[in-house]
Amino acid sequence: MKRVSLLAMVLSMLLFCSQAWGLTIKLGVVTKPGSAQNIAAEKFKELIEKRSKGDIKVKIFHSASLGNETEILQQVQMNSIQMAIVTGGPFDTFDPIVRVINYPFIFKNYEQVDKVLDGPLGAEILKSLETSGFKGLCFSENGFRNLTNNKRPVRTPEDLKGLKIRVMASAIHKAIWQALGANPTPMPWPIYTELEQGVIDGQENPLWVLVVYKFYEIQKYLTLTRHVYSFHIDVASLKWWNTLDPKTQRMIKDAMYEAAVYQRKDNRSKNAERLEFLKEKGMQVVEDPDIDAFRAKVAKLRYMDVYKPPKVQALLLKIMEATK
Ligand code: EAX
Repeated sequence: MKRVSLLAMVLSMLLFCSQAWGLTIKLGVVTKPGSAQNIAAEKFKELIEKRSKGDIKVKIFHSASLGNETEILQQVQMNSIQMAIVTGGPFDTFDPIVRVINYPFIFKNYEQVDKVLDGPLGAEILKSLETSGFKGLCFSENGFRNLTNNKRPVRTPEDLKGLKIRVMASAIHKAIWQALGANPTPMPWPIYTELEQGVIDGQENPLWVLVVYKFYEIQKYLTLTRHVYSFHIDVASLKWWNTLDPKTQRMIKDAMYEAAVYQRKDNRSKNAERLEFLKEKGMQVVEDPDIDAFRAKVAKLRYMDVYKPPKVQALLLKIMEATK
């Protein structure tokens, strides 16, 4: 009897340990080393490998080696990779709820961003992702998006007329640039060649992208539009997540959140220096565009089809209230 219970104990201990022991997490990002997504991914890897004393390992797949962001998310859904750090834009086709964060000019500053994303409204978004097979862990960031183009300085929406602007594969981003009067072309990342060859006249992204991807070589004009706060969703495969014990889940969630907070701070601290660098490289910068005119053009967006689904509309109103 004694021997049987000892055996049972050893077996259950082995079972318990085996889950974390030898666990390798495959994590996908579409961008390259030095990018916002990679900085969050590398910090997460460092923290979790240290805290699990090497029991949990992270293998980062970067530079689109697993395909574009939509393809990365499909692999997470199927659990062929376990985690991903993906820009909010392409998430839109998996769950329209993410459109509420992509709403133009909704966040006035980082304080509002952190309050919403780290609070109950952010939690509501993360929870919603479970219906499409994701365990939403937290949000890291790309930053506020700014317009660049190769044709002319843009100060008002009128200057956008006829400009072919690449947007992410996202219904809301297309709707924004249509409302502003440009000619939006949805296209997955990366887009350097398309810009270089003039297939598109411009694009919009946070400042780090212009530096890391050397867009200053092929784009002349930058306008600080800050039209959308661009977040990353840090997700795990729900299928995989449900096989983990609560202790391992907690360890992963905490490490990813700490990595996200670290990365947001790092990103925000470098923007002034990036702007100087881009000017030195010859970009012509419009620092004070007519934001009121841009805002007026997108004011009706909240009544458009992209925001019609009831749960999207309800959360949008709550976020508008929280960012007043
Ligand atoms: O993070 O596709 C995009 O414009 C994203 O912002 C890009 O992946 C850089």
